[in-house]
Amino acid sequence: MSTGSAPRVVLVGRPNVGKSTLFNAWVGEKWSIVSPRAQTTRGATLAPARSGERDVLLVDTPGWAPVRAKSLLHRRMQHVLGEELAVADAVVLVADGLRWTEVEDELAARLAGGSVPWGVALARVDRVRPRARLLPALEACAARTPLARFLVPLSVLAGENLDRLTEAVAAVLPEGAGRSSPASAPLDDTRLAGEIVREKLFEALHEEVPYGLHVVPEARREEDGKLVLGLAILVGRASHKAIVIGHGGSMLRKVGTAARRELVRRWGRPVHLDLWVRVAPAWDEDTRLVADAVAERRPEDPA
Ligand SMILES: Nc1nc2c(ncn2[C@@H]2O[C@H](COP(=O)(O)OP(=O)(O)O)[C@@H](O)[C@H]2O)c(=O)[nH]1
Ligand SMILES: [Mg+2]
Repeated sequence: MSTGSAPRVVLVGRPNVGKSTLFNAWVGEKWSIVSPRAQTTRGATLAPARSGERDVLLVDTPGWAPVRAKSLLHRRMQHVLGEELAVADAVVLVADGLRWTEVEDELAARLAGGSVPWGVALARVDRVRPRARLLPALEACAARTPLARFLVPLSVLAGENLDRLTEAVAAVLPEGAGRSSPASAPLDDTRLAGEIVREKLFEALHEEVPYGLHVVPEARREEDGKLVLGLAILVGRASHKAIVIGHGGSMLRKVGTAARRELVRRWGRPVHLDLWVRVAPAWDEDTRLVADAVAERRPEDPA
């Protein structure tokens, strides 16, 4: 499928409302990592998908929050949204079914002021209980977004309404090709492995440690039919290095095993991960590393 000029459908929303989960389900493959923590997604991830009868390029973005950015990483993450909106052909504002906040109001106002068609996906509605609360929530949302072209209650985990959402998006897409897209970096197998390792670290670690992490792919080789990937885990502080390694290396082993299992299942071939932890104070102020962390990523199938 050629998606070079397919229209871009951009998912936006507050952190932790289910954007990446929706992205993966819609694309049909996990390209964007998911965690119960905010700020897991750092740069835009793109993948070809179907919207009704149309081929589209679906775009996952980092969660948006109007907070003062503390580091270069955060400032750049906040820019990603504007950059993606500037080249969007349609936008889905993903909001949580349980809670509409002033952040959704701000995003809706921004979309209403633009010229790109947009609508709302009220996500994770399986958590709305009792179910009778859903209708008032939808009505309240509709009242706050009069310019939205669609409003779809959605539960990806319960398998509810994903088709309805993709059809609703297809109905508002402009005819013809999409806008020209900015250059994107490939999400190759080593980088995907890095993202999966980061996901497992986000799951396993507590408090502020995961937010200060970055995973850098450093080596890739084939050895007796095995794919050997070397990844450096950067941490901001020496105390975090000890936590990531764990007692006798237990944490690093646990994370490495979980990541390796997922990659073996995905690629159907033996994988070995070499993980090491490096203290890199202020990596989140380093221009090159930050540019890499927020770069737009487009999947590339492993060889
Ligand atoms: N109950 C429920 N949880 C969901 C659903 N979609 C996502 N989640 C969970 O919500 C959390 C945040 O999801 P994620 O996709 O990473 O959100 P993002 O930060 O907006 O990209 C994760 O723990 C997901 O498993 C859903 O349809 N139902
Ligand atoms: Mg995400």
